[in-house]
Amino acid sequence: MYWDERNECIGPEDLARLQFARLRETVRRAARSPFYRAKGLGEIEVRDLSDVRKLPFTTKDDLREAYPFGMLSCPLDDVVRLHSSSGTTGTPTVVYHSKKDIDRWTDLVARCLYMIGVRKGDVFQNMIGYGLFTGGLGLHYGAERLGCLTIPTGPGNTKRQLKFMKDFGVSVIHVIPSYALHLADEVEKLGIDPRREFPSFKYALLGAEPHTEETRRKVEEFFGIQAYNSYGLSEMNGPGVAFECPEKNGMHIWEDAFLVEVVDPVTLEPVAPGMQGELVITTLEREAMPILRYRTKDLTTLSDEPCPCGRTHRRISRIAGRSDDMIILKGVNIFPMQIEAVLIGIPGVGRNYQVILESRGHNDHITVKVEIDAHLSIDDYRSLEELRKRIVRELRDEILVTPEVVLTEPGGIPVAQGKAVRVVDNRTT
Ligand code: DLL
Repeated sequence: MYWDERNECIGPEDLARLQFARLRETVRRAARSPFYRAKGLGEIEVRDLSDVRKLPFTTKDDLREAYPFGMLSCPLDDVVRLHSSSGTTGTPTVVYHSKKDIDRWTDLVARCLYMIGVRKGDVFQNMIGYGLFTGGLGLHYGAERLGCLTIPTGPGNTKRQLKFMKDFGVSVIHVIPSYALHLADEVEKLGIDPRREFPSFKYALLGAEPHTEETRRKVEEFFGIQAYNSYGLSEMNGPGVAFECPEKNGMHIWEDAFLVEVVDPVTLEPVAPGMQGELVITTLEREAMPILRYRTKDLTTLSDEPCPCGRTHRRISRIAGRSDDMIILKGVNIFPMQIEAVLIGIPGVGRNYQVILESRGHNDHITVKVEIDAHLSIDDYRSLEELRKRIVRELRDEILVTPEVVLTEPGGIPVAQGKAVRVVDNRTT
């Protein structure tokens, strides 16, 4: 069901009851998998919700070790699909889904879309990768469930994306934020007025990648649309874990499907309410592959302030970074999002950037490559030099290390097909 008032606006006692029943069932199911059986799960009794803390954490490395079948909690012939996590090399991680798992995932995605106003009659262009990556198929089925005309363009081929948007009167796009900025670059290069060219365009769903509030605003202002933050991870299905409502003040995390904790990434103890920590999630409905206390590595805060939209599920804040994404440079901790937040506030800076780390002698060196805005003349040496110096100054004030800043023409930094590669670490130690 995609507008599920009974569950989306559930009271706290009813939610706790529901979560407890689902947690017990999840633990019972998980104990059937070789991986959790070996962790002694069969012996742990869950008597109330707080007993979640008796359960073992699960990490990406655990999933790798359990490859290919160690986490399976049902007969293999009940599995209808598997997805595999993006990015890293070496042994992949896989997640299995039963028919019911896929159906429930689809409901959750449809719930997110409905929440922001997407309806039957909307035309939905899905510019995110299909295949093993969950962003493509996950949103695809959710949009179809609502009855949208769903166009599976996948990423890349920007000219065709723009042509389809215009020719089919696309009203909603799903896109990785760095690609949304690239799309804007292309529109600008073609000298098109986006508001005239795409009059039906209303919403962009930005997900799969960390991005700042300013990036959202740039996308909204450029296209004259509303953009919403969408959070998810393959281990928890993919997209459809947490999503902004029209209030755009944090993402409702669907607590009827996921049990949420926020812990200190070092001590693994719960943080004080409202404090930043690592998001830890337990699946509550998964049949084929329940996962207990998954350490997402994503840093966020959890808010239980009532939301004017009426939904009672708590909200997570925009992801501040990943605990394993942090750059340690000359002893200083830096998150790539700090760099993005500085760059995006400086007029004359374009839409793409990359951070390169190297060892020079015994020292770490940081170079920030920055595309300049298409309106700047690349022949105007003095203005460019002033811009470069300003970027150095503002970055130094934020990250406390002086970076080398290299300006490049718009389009000078390659655009990834999937998630942007923001940091290239070539350091030798
Ligand atoms: O990125 C699933 C997804 C697809 C989500 C499409 C939203 C839209 P993975 O490839 O497993 O799955 O990567 C998950 O990406 O742990 C975060 O670090 C990061 N991430 C995902 N969404 C956001 C977001 C998909 N909105 C990892 N903001 C997660 C910040 C995000 N980071």
